[in-house]
Amino acid sequence: MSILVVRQDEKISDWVSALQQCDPEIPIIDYRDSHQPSDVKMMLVWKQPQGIFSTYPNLECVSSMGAGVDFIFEDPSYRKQIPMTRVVDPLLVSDMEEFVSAQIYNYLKGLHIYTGNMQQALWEQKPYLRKSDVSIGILGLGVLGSATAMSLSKQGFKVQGWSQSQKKIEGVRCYDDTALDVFLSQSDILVNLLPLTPQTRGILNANLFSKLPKGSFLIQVARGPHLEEKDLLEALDQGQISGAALDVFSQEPLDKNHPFWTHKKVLITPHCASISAPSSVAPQIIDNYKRLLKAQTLLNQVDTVKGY
Ligand code: NDP
Ligand code: OXD
Repeated sequence: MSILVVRQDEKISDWVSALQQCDPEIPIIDYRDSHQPSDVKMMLVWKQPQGIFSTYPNLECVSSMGAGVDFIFEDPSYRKQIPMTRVVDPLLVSDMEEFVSAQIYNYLKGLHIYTGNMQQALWEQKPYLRKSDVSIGILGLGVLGSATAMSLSKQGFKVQGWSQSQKKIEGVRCYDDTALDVFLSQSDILVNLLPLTPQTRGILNANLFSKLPKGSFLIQVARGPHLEEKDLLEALDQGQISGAALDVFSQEPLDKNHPFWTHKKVLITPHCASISAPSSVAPQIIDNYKRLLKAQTLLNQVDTVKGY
């Protein structure tokens, strides 16, 4: 019985090595190498080739290499009765907290404007925004959203969050899904940290933007299909949204001709807000494999009915 590692880029070898180092006794297989499909008990995947799951008759667990699992649900060969796990990892959390904080300070102090001004050798001071000038709203108060909210609150920001169920987080005003409009009306900086599900797809649209205070700033670090791209371009042109930091896109890599690349109010990063580090994540994968063998409860199991 073995763990099959599946991803279609050069990072696959780091994952195979990290798992092998964690427990040299367990057979870890790169999916491109020859192997017997019936031996595979667990698959560790990131953006796998579509249809791959149907090849493995004895699969008992599918693990995502990241926090998100949308790309597994979207594969028609994934069967919902196969337990699914995802990554919950302190590095993934602290990287996200730091990335979102960096984007917020960049926006408050206008660094993105000065970066643009350099191209014209333009020396022009702009007024700063300060922490007390803004209220930050976080969509999604799960592992990453709640930690990011708490971190920002500790830094002295006014922070509020929105989630399906009511949460209680020190220093953060929490709203449940019945109070989206009130939450939005107070979010000068909106951070998206929702999972991608049928309910959240397209949530960042014209209707939502119209409920934000005029001139709000968007930080989109969850999944590309949350965003209606045309609606954002319109909201930016109308000034309803004053700027956007976008880390994730419906098509990745973003097409070279996409209007976001040249838009003055958009800052693009290549899906790097927080990236799973193989050496940090490998122990929980190995732990889950051993739990599978002993028929024990898995760590970080995804609710396949809720879809996240
Ligand atoms: P969690 O599953 O821990 O949290 C999800 C949160 O969203 C929960 O608070 C949940 O509410 C809420 N939620 C889900 N559906 C709805 C809904 N329909 N309405 C309102 N609230 C909803 O996820 P994580 O925090 O671990 O990760 C969030 C996402 O971040 C990932 O799915 C991934 O897409 C993205 N990500 C992006 C990275 C990047 O580099 N850009 C890196 C890592 C993750 P409740 O608590 O009530 O269930
Ligand atoms: C994740 C990601 O889901 O990197 O972990 O996007």
